[in-house]
Amino acid sequence: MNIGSSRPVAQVGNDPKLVAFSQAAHRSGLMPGWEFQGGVSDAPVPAEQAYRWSWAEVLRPMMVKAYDVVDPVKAERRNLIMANPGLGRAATTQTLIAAIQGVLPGEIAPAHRHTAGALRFMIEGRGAATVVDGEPCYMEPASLILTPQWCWHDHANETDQPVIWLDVLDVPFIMGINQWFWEPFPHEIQPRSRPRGENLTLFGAGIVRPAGPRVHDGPSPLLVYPWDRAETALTELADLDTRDGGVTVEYNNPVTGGPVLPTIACFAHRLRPGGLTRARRTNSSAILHVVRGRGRTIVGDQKLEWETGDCLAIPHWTWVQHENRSATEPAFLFSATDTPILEAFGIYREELARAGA
Ligand code: 1HN
Repeated sequence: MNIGSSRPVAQVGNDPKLVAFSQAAHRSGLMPGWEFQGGVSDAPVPAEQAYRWSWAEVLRPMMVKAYDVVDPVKAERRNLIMANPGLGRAATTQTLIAAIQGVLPGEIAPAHRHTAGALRFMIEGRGAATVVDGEPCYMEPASLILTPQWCWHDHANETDQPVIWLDVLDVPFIMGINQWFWEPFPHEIQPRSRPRGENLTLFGAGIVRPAGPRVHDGPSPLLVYPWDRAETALTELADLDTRDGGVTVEYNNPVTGGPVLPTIACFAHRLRPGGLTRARRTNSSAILHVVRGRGRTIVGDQKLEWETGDCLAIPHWTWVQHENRSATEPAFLFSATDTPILEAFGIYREELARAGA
């Protein structure tokens, strides 16, 4: 790493003896370390771009078109991945995929499991179910549903309306470490072996939990996070904490108090009417979804305007501010980030601009 500018690193020059040595090293299956040092920047330069996918103009109309042309049983999923123009692969940020997925009345997206961890955030329709390891989790408006790593999951719509939701998965991270395992459920239908809503009754009470052993090494036992509880928490917090243009809560694993998935953390944000948040920069990347409201997000030197239903890619290591453009109504955002991956390895960074900056 370069400390200040006074000590340039990897300035070894083009001495012919050094060039000859380098060539010999490469022929021997070796790479001189100073060539690596000379080729990397001192801080990450994100390849992903700040980008907005409009709900009204892109996501919803394209999903409606996909209703006719895609059968979710043949295709496994009727989903549209938000492909970041800076990445050129199935990725929305460096580590995360966002997609929208739709299931029509009477359809079922078949059960499978994978090493990629996933979550769903409901956008349109209500009452369809994601069945996670045998438990039907009902998809109510703006609820968050977890399908943790290697859990069986299918999506079944027994209502009379289409349902559309946002998927977030850690697929680019899993592909980056070449650990993609995938398995279809061995039978046509995953048995509904647990009562609907069981996880929320047992682990969603907030101030108490079922008595018993405290150690829990598996995934979060809570799989469904209803929106009304998050919104109530945000509204109460906003009265208490008025330091910034908005307030944020983290969805948590109630057993550990930690993130909802080992690789993905989820947050809900409330922006005050007219509120502008303090500039913040972190080395985690994020998917942002507008639950309700209209505003804009300033990302580096770009301004992304948004309204209800839109999804945004927020690159890592870039300064970000959110602004609510309504002077009378609060705005609500949902975000999913790869923060737990960075924290697990002790490399998470975060900077806040000085107040007023
Ligand atoms: C997947 O398995 C689902 O299970 C959704 O619903 C989106 C995007 C990429 C790869 C796998 C699902 C996905 C996905």
